[in-house]
Amino acid sequence: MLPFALAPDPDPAMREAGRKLFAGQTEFLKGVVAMAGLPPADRPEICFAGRSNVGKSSLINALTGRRGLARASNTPGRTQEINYFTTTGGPYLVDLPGYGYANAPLKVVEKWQRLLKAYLSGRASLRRAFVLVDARHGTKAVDEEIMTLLDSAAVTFQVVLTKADKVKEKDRDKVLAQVRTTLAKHPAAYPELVLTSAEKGTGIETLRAIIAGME
Ligand SMILES: Nc1nc2c(ncn2[C@@H]2O[C@H](COP(=O)(O)OP(=O)(O)OP(=O)(O)O)[C@@H](O)[C@H]2O)c(=O)[nH]1
Ligand SMILES: [Mg+2]
Repeated sequence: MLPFALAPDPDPAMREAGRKLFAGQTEFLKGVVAMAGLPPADRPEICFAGRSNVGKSSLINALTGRRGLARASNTPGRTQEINYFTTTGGPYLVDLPGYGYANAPLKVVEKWQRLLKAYLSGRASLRRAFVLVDARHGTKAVDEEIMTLLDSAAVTFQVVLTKADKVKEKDRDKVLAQVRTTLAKHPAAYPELVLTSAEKGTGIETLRAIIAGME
């Protein structure tokens, strides 16, 4: 199989497991601004990382089927805290502030980035980081920086391409090739990609099944 192939459609049992997990109650737990504020690491968690505006909050809303659960907006830098969401019987879902956003006061940006890096490299219960990449743009230098950090911390990360509805098929294939070339350099990269659209629902069932299937 091609390395970093697109995740196959889940089989019916896994699809059902994913549906069930996300049909359960999901709630906002808390917003965290310092490592000391993290909830007890009493269950596994997965996080959504990526450049500012890539669609992290929108993806959480699509997964949970709750439009306003994570605050999404067209203004980059919308998510400024580490936001924790609970699932019923499943992992915490963690919405992270975006990186690579230069348009906020420097001091503020530095504070988020420090927290983000501390979180990504120091959270023992973090099972997998989903690194979101815009399907129109592919990976950028800031993504590679985060991927290198995840390599060092031995945190498995899986790339999720976002906004698939905005890209033409031939452009998409070019981006996929570029992303695969980047991932080949990162030992912590999970060998499978997921193509999603929070807008159209593409890949959402697949991602639900992947999350439900993780231990
Ligand atoms: N067309 C399309 N637009 C999307 C999709 N996902 C997100 N968007 C839009 O992209 C913008 C940013 O989405 P957010 O979910 O707020 O992005 P974010 O990564 O959480 O951004 P920060 O919190 O600022 O880092 C919003 O205007 C969304 O409506 C998608 O799948 N398709
Ligand atoms: Mg956000």
